[in-house]
Amino acid sequence: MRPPRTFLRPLAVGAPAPVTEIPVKPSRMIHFFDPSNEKMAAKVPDIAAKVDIILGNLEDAIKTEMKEAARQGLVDIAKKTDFGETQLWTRVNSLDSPWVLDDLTTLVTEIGDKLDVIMVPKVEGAQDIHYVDRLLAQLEARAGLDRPILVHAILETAQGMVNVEEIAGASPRMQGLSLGPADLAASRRMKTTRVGGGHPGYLVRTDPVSDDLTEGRTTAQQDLWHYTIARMVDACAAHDILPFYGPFGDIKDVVACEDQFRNAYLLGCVGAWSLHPVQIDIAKKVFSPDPADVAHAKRVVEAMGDGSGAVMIDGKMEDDASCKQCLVMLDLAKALAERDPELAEAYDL
Ligand code: 1VU
Ligand code: MG
Repeated sequence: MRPPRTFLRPLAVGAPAPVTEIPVKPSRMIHFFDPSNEKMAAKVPDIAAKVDIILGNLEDAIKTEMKEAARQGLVDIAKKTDFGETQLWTRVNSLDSPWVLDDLTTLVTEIGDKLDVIMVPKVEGAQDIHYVDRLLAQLEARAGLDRPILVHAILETAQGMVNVEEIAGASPRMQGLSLGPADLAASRRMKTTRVGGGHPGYLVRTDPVSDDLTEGRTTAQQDLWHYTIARMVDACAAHDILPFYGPFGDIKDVVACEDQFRNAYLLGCVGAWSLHPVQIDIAKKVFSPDPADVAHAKRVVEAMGDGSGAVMIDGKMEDDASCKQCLVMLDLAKALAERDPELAEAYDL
């Protein structure tokens, strides 16, 4: 780890100065597309106008023989598209793959001025971020970029989970973390075959009521991902970076997708991945605070004045701590209202 006094120094001569704070922009969904798929690529300008983040994916889900076409496709799309306020991200191939060096070199050189964040998959420890950090600084210096490209790590190996805190704090470039439940399940040898979401076999059961062990016993499905998401959220909050839920693979089950996204929202995540256009509106709905919650937050903050002491509102005690929760809700609502006129009207801030 670099000592505090050198943490914010550029890692290459001529590289832009690292950021001191991660910009908190609306980030409700990271919409994945395959830049080698002409149909999907043609939809990018329209989709970019509807999402907070659009991501050109180069890693898993791109066939081996299409890796180079995807990289070039992303360069072409980025050069000809005006993304407006929407952030442009990419997911490069993993650091042990034969493609990642060309991914980073080509993208920073060709479209570094348009790229906000590079998502790095299968990050296992701070050493992976340090490698990317130095290489990006060299490439940024050579390309003459005037702002640093940020880095987002996917937590999708057991080793990455064990090292989650050092990953979150490994560089001032660290923008956030996403949970990658499918690779993580494989790495942990979990006996599941799904991409995120719950599992009906993971449950607790009430005690027996008679000698018949099957009689009158209710079960409740438990959340396979609770521990992991909570750990990720704490690591992110401690390092002032942003946590995201990753993919939900059952595209047709829009109801369970909404549940998974909402669990992540309630635990502190700022957004989730959308893999298909149908998941965009789900993320938008879930990760935008409910207008009733915003109205309540406003009432509490107004009643609390300078934020100290305690008041009763609708029979409930509100104090400094609940007021701080309400301020979190209001800050998010204000940021979203600036981007979305419909939400601005609904929130009436
Ligand atoms: O109506 P059209 O035929 O013109 O278009 C199709 C389709 O091309 C388009 N579409 C998309 N457009 C933009 N972005 C997308 N992500 C996207 N997905 C589909 O929408 C129209 C309707 O599509 P569909 O319902 O017929 O669906 P398809 O069978 O064409 O595609 C489904 C998959 C899941 C294959 C597709 O959505 C996809 O490839 N999504 C991205 C997958 C991905 O990025 N995976 C990696 C992240 S997850 C991970 O790493 C761990 C598991
Ligand atoms: Mg993965």
